[in-house]
Amino acid sequence: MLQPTPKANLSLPFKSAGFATLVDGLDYAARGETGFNFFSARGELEFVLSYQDLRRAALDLAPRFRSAGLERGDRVAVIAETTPAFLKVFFACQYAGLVPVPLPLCINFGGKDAYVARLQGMLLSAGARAAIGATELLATLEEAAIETDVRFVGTVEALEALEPTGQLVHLRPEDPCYIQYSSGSTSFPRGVLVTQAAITANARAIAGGIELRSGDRCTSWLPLYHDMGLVGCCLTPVLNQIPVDYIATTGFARRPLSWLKVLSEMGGTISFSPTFGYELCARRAAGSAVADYDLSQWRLAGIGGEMIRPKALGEFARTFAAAGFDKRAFVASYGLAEATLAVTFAPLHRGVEIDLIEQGDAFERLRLAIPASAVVDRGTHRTRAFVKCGRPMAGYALEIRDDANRRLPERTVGRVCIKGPSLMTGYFRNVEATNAVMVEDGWLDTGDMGYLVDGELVVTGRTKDLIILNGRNIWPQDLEWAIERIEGVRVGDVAAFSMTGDEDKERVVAVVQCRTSDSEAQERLRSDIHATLQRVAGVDCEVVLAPPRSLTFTTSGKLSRAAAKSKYASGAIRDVGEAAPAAAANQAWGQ
Ligand code: 1ZZ
Repeated sequence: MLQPTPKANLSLPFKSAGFATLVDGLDYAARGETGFNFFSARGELEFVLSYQDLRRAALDLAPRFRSAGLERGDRVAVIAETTPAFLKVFFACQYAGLVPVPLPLCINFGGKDAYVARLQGMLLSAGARAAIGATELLATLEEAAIETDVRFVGTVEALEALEPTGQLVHLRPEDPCYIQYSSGSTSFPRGVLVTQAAITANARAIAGGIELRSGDRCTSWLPLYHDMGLVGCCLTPVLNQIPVDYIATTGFARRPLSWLKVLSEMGGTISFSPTFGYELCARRAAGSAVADYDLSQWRLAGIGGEMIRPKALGEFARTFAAAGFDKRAFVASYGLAEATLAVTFAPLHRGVEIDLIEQGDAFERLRLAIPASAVVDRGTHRTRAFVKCGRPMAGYALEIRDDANRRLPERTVGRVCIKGPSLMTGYFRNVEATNAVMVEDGWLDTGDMGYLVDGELVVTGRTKDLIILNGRNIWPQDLEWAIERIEGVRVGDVAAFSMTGDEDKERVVAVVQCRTSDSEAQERLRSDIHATLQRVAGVDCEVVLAPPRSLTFTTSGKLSRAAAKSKYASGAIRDVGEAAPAAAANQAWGQ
């Protein structure tokens, strides 16, 4: 019978620091017995890949890339399914001196065309020379590879059948490790180039931040094409010899409770998810036998990747208390691909700590986060609950700055800027995008807004236009361009943005300037827009058909999504189907 890898190595001492490269880390981990275990959507063990077997397979594969025409430094795109095959390719690239580029799976995209366009954008941006995926994805990969530099499209098995004609390469800390494409739109993908030094530094800091130790066991359903899944639940475990139990993201989507089943049965101690993962489990648990799970070993239930919603987490904690879940296990964290992954962790064993502030003029206009407790007359004041995400990890610095780049005092909202040993040196072959985020002296503007309280980061929103739905990054441009292609809609007619509703949960709004007054034509357009966004991005959105000239452009001709959003929020932009009060209607028509 298939046996999962053990919780800890018998004789190999736990080692977190001192690895100059990922290969150094795998070489060390392979001297023990721990490794990766892959579970089905029903939570049954399907494959085991110990770090020893992973190293052996990667070393076997590495010299064969040469026969596929690949040379040192070439980019190898590979669809990042949660399978042993993906991991073998990723690590084989490290031994061969190639740069893997994890590609997303289709699940996040509405239709095939949108997926092909997405893949093609990444292949072009990375200048990939090979594209690897499972048999059933080859036709899609072939299509995406047309008019790119890709010379080899195939499966891992096809690679394994090639002659081992190449040499192994010993990488240095400054050499690339992989390219992360979780940020950026279809037409302008932005690949974060992660070096060997960056990955080893971030994994070391994470280990310190969460007090990783021998006996820890990670459980993950997070996709391996996203930094939280790849760095947090794959590369950091390898660099710390920690075993991981995987459920594929598709399996989690079908049966969210398999996450908790596997964690419970394997004695998982560490697992991370955006808030929505916890929310989904609490919802699905209704009616199921919660006490059948044993979550008492779960010492660190990490949250991050999107605005943290404390109510939903409270619901999870209440639901699973009967399974031994301790709400003090919740650890809020903040990070981004541009920093490789993690930047802050809230103190361990504290649980979710809220900063309740007054949401009036002070916050909205003066950008001051005044504690609600300081307000005497609570009756007339609206409050807002934000989650404290902790201090930067050892070796990292975080400052809140104003638009002139001056450091702001505590409790003042501004741009979140960071510095540390794992910041990217830049987006791959994209100087303009790189210059836009690198501030000076090695500081990076994260594009997030927030304030500090007792040195802890509180994230309040974003200056960047990114939309995050259930932890998934969506670029508004992708939605806008798709809508602009609908008949009757012109370029510049659309602004897409996210609005936050109950407890900071995001929803997508598309404001579309509409030129017809015929109500039937308006309804047709509305349903075309819904269908288009489903097809290209798999998202539901709120469509607002606005009169022409509702949208604002900057002096350089760029659409201002922030202006569209605030006009919509204030009621200055209303749907043509709604009877707008005269004043608002006038404003909306730009008069
Ligand atoms: P990405 C052992 N965001 O999402 C496992 N955190 O990167 C360790 N918004 O580049 C795992 N509140 O896709 C450690 N707390 O998006 C995991 O996401 C640490 O807008 C969390 O700019 C890492 C998340 C990585 C991630 C980055 C954007 C950010 C921000 C948003 C991330 C957030 C948060 C609010 C938070």
